[in-house]
Amino acid sequence: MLEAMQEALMGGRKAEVEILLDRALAEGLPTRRILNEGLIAGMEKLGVLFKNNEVFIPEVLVAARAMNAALVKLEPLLIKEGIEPKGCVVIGTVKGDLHDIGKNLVAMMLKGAGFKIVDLGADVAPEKFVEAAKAHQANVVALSALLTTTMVQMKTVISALQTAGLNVPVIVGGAPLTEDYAGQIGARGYAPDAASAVDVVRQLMT
Ligand code: B1M
Repeated sequence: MLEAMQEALMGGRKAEVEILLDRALAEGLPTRRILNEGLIAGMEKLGVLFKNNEVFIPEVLVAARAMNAALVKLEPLLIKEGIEPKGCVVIGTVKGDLHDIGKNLVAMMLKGAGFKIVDLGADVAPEKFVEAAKAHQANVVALSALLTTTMVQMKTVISALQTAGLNVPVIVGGAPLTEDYAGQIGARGYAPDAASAVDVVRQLMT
């Protein structure tokens, strides 16, 4: 049944995922197994296909929507069973930049991989990242920028976090970014796409 759930999730068939989820719960499958071997495993498989250009943004978006619907159903059970998220990621698009599609994809993939996500949206001022990183005791701060004019804001956020005494690792990404640029501004991680961002965040957590 969990394999069928993976398949339905990868196909973005939200209603089918929800039916299979209800059935799995009714049959008494442990919530942790449903989450890890059904939902997260499906998103991971899709992430690999996405990275290899075998599926594209629309497929990932519909799968992410199905995943989010399933997570909404599972959330109360997970909280009741005390299953801790794998860590907290504060994410946003930097100040002056309204592009949020790529950032949303990264957030969804991370959520699918079991991280708690605090999504600050787009056009986020550096002090908002600092406040949220403090308030949520973030394990990673994730910054997205799509404009050459706004990617410079990433350095400002990293400096603001340092000035506030927060030694939280920062991952950056977005179309104009390069690994070199990420290194120059002191980001500890860079990912060219949403699926790789999950791998990089996992590395930064260890
Ligand atoms: Co804008 N825009 N835009 N735009 N826009 C670009 C980025 C542009 C390249 C178009 C072009 O000229 N060819 C250009 C930037 C040029 C530059 O700076 N070099 C541009 C411009 C100039 C502008 C305006 C200035 C236009 C104007 O008003 N004159 C203006 C700026 C507004 C602002 O932000 N202040 C503007 C506005 C807009 C819209 C509002 C209309 C709309 C955004 C809607 C929205 O996001 N809600 C928009 C769009 C849609 C685009 C294009 C067409 C598509 C962007 C997109 O969503 N791609 C874009 C052209 C293009 O990229 N082909 C363009 C799909 C998305 C999934 O990819 O965001 O790259 P992307 O995310 C990828 C990776 O980059 C990575 O993973 C994602 C998925 O794998 N990634 C991360 C992203 N964030 C990451 C974070 C990570 C890791 C990976 O870790 C934290």
